[in-house]
Amino acid sequence: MSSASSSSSWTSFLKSIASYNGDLSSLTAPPFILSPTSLVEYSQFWGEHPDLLIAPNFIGDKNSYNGPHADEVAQDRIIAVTKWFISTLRSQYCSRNESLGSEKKPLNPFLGELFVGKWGDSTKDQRLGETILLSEQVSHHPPVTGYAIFNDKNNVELQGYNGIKASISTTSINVKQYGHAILKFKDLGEDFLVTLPPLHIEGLIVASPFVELEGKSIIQSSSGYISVIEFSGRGYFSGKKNSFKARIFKNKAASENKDNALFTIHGQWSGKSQIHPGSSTSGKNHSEFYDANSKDPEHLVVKPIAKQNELESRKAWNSVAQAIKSGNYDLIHKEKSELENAQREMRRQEQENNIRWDTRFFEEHDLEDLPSDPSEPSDPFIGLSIMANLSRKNAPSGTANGDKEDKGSSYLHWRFNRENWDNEKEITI
Ligand code: HCR
Repeated sequence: MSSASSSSSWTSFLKSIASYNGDLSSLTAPPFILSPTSLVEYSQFWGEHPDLLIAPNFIGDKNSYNGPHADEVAQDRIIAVTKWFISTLRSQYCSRNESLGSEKKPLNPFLGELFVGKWGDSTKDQRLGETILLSEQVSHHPPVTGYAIFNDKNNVELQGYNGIKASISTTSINVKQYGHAILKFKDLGEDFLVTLPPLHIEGLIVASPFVELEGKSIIQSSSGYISVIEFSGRGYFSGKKNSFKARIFKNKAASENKDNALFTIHGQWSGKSQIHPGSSTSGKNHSEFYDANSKDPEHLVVKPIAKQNELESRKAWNSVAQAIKSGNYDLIHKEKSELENAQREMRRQEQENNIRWDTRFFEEHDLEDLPSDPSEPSDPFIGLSIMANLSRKNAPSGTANGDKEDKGSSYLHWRFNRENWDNEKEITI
């Protein structure tokens, strides 16, 4: 047993987990498990392979939908979007283990907290152009982060939001994700809906937490093609950690029978994967799909703290982050309380004056009904969720219509307001 796992602070952390009240941020974790990074930063993990994010834009063109190769082009695009999605997972779910030795408890973002930056173009022919990230904490209780990643040169936009709900079992923390992402290729006229998988955190007893993905993610294209990605941990599909199997189908109806898969991709999302034609993964007719270790993630370029606005994450949390790095528990507590008390006071004053905090780049849309005026552009989530038979309620991401989780009466989803960014005067990249 490691000294960390036998330490009294870890034992009391495990005890506080046992009396968990539904709010992960309220758990008092020992300094060695605290991350100096706020959860609002995690949106950057969607964009750390800008080449793969933009790649589908270079497959065919707008007219390909009706051309002789329509099927081939649509298939190639959903395979390319699946590859990009798989490429995001290592940064999303393994990067703390790789750089800090284990999963860490991120800082709980305050309402209105921002994290912005850009990726340059690392291609020789400069065909990618600049890609921008805007991430904003749109709700504190429960925590919800909205994000938009856009590349104007190629007219590509990824936007989404996510929140989590956690429950505790004897040996793990089980997390359901709420929200989804929408990837738009505006020049092609093709959109993709991406749902977020559940996960659990293991390794708590030995003070070495790590994330395992479970369940599935769905990528639904407006072309009809659908990619169903199933996750499993050590021992289920292949005996290896971070395993997945993705099946590409012509449409949702075809996906009801796994034998209809046009392609089957399998392997480790944190390592290598192969793609096979058809529904079987045996046979020699396969090729490498993706190797997560073949290319380092491209890190977001963020302004120096001195040039950041008070609402920007690294500036706001700087003294807490320094305290965490120094491992001084009293200092962490002092610096964190200062920030959190100031936030509480702001909320109290807002309530007293009957005002509501205005989110900056994102707004909530009610997506229960189709637009009443047919000439009004409908939110892509409406059509794509109908195609994939997914609930539009505020249920866990990827909940199917009629599923036991498909309950509740709210249909509110966070959406990016591009105009607000275009008119922004104070926040710069
Ligand atoms: C569950 C988690 C916070 C949420 C993190 C999310 C789901 C956030 C959105 C990203 O797009 C993907 C993502 C990746 C992270 O792996 C996931 C975090 C893992 C741990 C953290 C818990 C709140 C920390 C609990 C404390 C543990 C380490 C003891």
